[in-house]
Amino acid sequence: MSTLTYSTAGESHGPSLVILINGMPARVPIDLEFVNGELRRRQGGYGRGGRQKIETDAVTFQTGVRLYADGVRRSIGAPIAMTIPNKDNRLDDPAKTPPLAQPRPGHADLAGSIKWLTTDCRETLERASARETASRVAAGAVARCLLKQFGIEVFGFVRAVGPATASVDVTESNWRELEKLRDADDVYCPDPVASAQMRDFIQQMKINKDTAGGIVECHIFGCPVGLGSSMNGSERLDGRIAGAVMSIQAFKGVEIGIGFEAARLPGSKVHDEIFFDASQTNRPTLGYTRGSNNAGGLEGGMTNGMPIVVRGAMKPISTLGKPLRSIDLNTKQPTEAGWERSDISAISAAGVVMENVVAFEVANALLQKFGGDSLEEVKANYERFHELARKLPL
Ligand code: EPS
Repeated sequence: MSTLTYSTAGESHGPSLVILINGMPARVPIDLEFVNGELRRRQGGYGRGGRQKIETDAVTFQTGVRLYADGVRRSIGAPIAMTIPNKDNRLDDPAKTPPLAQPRPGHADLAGSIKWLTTDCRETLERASARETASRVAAGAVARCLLKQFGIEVFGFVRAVGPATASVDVTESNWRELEKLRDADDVYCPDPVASAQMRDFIQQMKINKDTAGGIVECHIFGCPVGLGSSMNGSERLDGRIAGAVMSIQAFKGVEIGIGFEAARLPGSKVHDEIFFDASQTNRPTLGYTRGSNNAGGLEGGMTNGMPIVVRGAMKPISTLGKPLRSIDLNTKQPTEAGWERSDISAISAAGVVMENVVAFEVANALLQKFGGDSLEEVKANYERFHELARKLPL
């Protein structure tokens, strides 16, 4: 079974971030501009801190991708290694990275310092920092280059910040319009009225020397039926997606479809009725249309052909301008939490990160079902499966 995996390395203020992807088939067109565009989107958003003015994130493919004579970069079937340089590279200078012994409530500082038996929170925070999400976006964006070959597209946005919630219904027919609105908006919210309220809230948090979190949402269109599996818990795609989303720095909640709301409703109001429309057998559902999509495209841990819908909840950034109470790890006396340059809100960036980590899980599931050593082989497997599924009953 083909498996697509990635791992990351690199400290927030070290020389560079490093990403290693294994399992990408040969000859997948890899769009460098798209990957770097995603990195640029991750750096943006209203309420970001000073770091993003320093960095211009862009990947260098070190291995596994070749530029061909037709001007297209393609994977060559080998491990793909990428680097993203840190301009704010100062870990080699102790004067610029003084020890930090006042753990910030909410950050990895306290648990990490005890875990690694140190009183310098910097040793944990360098890797725990959300700077690492640049690596995850790069990995996800490369995975999306594969997904695009199968007509699978991802759209994410900021759903809620503070008291404001975007009132938009995302559908297969309107998401490209919403994407334009999102891209024109510095909070990355496609509802201008809600976006203005979100901006006001973030601005107020800045004035209060406080921080903001929020809710981000993403939709994945074009997934074929049957990605993931109900045979084992570890193969369930909803579990993998939820795990990937929860692993994003500062995320505290994840929902698929109507999520927690389903728990409060009767079954008759939750489950998506099944119909068949012979004119739609070329669509991802293979003609098995649904009355609604409360399941968010996943039933029994498998895609059902409807769009995957995922929401993630990000807590407010834990570095506060007006610090909360903490202790000094060396003296154990009460003190204020430490302060490092940080963001007031990184919710817009979090949406970009969520889109890309979810995409990576979908790409892995796609290869696990249709895997092969080359794009052509994967496409042939994909087509053959669809031919058989359309013939049912066999
Ligand atoms: C981030 C870079 C970091 C932080 C932020 C995310 O840069 P620096 O520490 O140099 O300012 O701004 O990380 C956190 C909010 C955090 O709590 O770790 C980035 O590139 O996204």
